This record gives sequence, C-alpha cells and structure tokens, in this order.
Amino acid sequence: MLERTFGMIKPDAVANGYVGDILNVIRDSGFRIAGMKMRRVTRPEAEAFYAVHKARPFYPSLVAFMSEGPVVVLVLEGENAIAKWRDAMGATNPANAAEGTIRKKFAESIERNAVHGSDAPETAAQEIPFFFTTAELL
Ligand code: 3AN
Repeated sequence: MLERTFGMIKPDAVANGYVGDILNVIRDSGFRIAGMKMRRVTRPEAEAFYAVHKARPFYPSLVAFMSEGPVVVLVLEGENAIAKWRDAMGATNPANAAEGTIRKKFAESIERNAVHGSDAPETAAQEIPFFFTTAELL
C-alpha cells in the first residue's frame, strides 16, 4: 500500500553533519520525498509533539534536546513507508540497533538518536500536519 510517513532528522544528527548521509539512506531505500524543510522545533512544539511521553522521566530532557537546534522534517512516501522507515531507522536505543541502520551508524544515545519516524498510520496522520501544510507536500 502506498503510504506516507513523517520523519525527522533530529538536532544531534543535523549538528553532527549527517543530513546528507541520512538523505542517501532515504534515496537508497527507495522513498520519494514528498516534503522536506529545515527548521527549529520550539519548546512548546516539542512538548506537544511528545505529549504521549509526558509522564516519562526522560520527558523534560527530551523536550530540551528536540528544541536545542535545527532539525530536518520530512514526509516520505513509498510502499509500506511507515514500517520501511522504522526498519531503516533501527531500534530506539542505538546499542540495540541492527548493523546498517541509521541509528546504529549515526545516533549518539537512546535520547540523541538521530531520527524520528511515525510508528503507525494514526501517528503519521497526526505528525504530518503537525509540521506540514497541504501546499508543502509535493
Ligand atoms: P522511537 O523514537 O523509536 O519511536 P519512542 O517513541 O519510545 O521511540 O521515544 C521517543 C523518543 O524519546 C526517542 N526517539 C528518544 O529520543 C527518547 N527516548 C525514548 N526512550 C528513552 C529513554 N529511555 N531515555 C531517554 N530518551 C528516551
């Protein structure tokens, strides 16, 4: 099924210069880029985006991290794009991420883990309009 997912290159990976490397993985995985912008995530946006994790001990630190510097937000299109992008990212904790995955190669830690990807169609349906207007999807 042709799907769209929301992806993000997080502040650690942008600061470490990995934008091009991650875009290469996106190309090699066969995605079509339907949307892409570099921007900052404000603290209130980070709080809202990760509201599901509000009760977790790492929430304040996660919000600070996500708003510390520029990110690249993406809408990736392809067959089974949601699962395919999660596979390309690898496990949340880079220590557990499979060889060849983005997080294995580029993540610093479980928190500073280089990329985000929607985990389900309902999440993608919320996350895409959180960052993109219809006119920005090409
Ligand atoms: P994923 O990004 O793989 O979907 P989630 O949704 O469980 O993982 O977590 C969202 C984000 O919260 C992660 N990408 C990571 O930055 C951060 N995070 C998750 N678990 C931890 C943890 N135990 N300690 C610190 N940060 C965490």
